[in-house]
Amino acid sequence: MMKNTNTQLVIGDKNYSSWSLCPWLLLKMYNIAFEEVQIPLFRKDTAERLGPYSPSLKVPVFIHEDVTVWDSLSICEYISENLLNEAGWPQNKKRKAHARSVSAEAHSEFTRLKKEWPMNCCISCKLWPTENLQNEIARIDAIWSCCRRRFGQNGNYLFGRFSIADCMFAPMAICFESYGAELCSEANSYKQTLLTNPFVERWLELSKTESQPVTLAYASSA
Ligand SMILES: N[C@@H](CCC(=O)N[C@@H](CS)C(=O)NCC(=O)O)C(=O)O
Repeated sequence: MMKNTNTQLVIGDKNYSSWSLCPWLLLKMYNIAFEEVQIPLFRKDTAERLGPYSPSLKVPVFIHEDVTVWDSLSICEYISENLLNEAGWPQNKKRKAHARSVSAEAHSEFTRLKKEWPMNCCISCKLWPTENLQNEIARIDAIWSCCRRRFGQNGNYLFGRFSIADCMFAPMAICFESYGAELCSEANSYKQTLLTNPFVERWLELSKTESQPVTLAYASSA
């Protein structure tokens, strides 16, 4: 694939940056050429290096021609609207509304999960969830199994074929695998679909080649 310098995705460490994975996966799944700019997080110079790219000093950021978009879900929306002729969402109005709702929920909720079980692609350790975290896991389990049952007939993803909703839940599948979440069988097989997606596999593989920041403790906020 040709390098495309008019289209850049700025991401953090693949190991920790759960939000970076969402638009990265969408671009890869739709074979959109882009230049990947990686800025390691939790370093002394992280903010300084993010400054020229990111108004929020966070990743991901997407730069397309003269447009800068930040925040994972709005980047996915932008890509779908401008580069995919809306193919990032299911076409059917009812499915699309549902896909947007669960994606927004993945983006704005689940604060215990992000805090207690932060994404770290390189670890595998069984942790018992607190009661609050268990409630969030149960909600994600319900979203996954309900979408699969209602909308998943034409493929293995939440709405059958791959959509932005799958991008937003991919980091959670990695966390569930790392910390050993217990899921119902439908949710578990959807988790496996995400984990065996070739680009998620590639992300996990690449995360293992990255150097680690000095203080891992900061990683819990990514
Ligand atoms: N709501 C934002 C969250 C972005 C975010 O928190 N990014 C983390 C990495 S995953 C970050 O840039 N952290 C760097 C920092 O806070 O210094 C999104 O969805 O993109």
